[in-house]
Amino acid sequence: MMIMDDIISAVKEAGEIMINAKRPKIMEKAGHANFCTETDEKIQAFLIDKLSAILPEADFLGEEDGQDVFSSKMESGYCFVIDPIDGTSNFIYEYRPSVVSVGLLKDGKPCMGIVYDPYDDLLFSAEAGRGAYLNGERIMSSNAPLSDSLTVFGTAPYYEELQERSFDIAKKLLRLCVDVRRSGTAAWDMCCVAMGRCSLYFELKIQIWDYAAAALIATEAGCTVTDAEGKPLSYRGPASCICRSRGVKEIPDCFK
Ligand code: LIP
Repeated sequence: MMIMDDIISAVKEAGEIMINAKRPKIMEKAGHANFCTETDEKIQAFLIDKLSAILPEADFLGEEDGQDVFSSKMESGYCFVIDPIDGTSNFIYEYRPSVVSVGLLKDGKPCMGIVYDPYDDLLFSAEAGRGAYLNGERIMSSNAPLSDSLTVFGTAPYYEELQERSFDIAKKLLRLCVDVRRSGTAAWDMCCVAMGRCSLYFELKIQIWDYAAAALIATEAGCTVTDAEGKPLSYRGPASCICRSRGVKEIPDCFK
């Protein structure tokens, strides 16, 4: 897409806002340890302003605009899906990583995705059918088997009903792989699978803004990204997610 470079520059500028933020005001959202900061809001407003200048006909769905479902008007044409800071709790505690995530849907289907880690200046990007890139270099997921890989998972502190099963699956996975990690940001986790650092990521519930960009990047890196039942992600709202590298040929039994 001609506009890819313009979108990348806007996302990099958004990353600068994140790393230059000083003790931002913290607001609480519904549920245990569910936070938003004034920097999340500032970055989202900045991106909507920049991206609407780049693609005036596009609609927007952002984490901080208080709606988590896709509305019918987003079914046709372009829609940007923004997570201004994925890994907000990490950002608050100055724990790494935290990333900016921007996905673009065309007629409800993912056509472009960008995930940016401003701390290490790592920019992941993908266009549908055109491969995945890290700082402009083509990336592909690992061919290693699960037994020879790290895995990563997420479970939000505010989805208490999912924690028992999430940690139970993680415990079973621990016996099937080298070790299990938990970073606190779904978008980063899927990019780690896309670039071959891990071979499987799972989370039993994430929002469309957590996966809209990273799921496309992972898919373009040869990963299989589905919900926990093995069905395609809806790109319509919250979903469970399993992202498997090329070397993990099927969903492990511990999910059944
Ligand atoms: C985060 C997700 C992560 C999940 C966290 C949180 P946020 O999103 O990316 O996978 O485990 O609880 O939901 O709120 O930092 O954008």
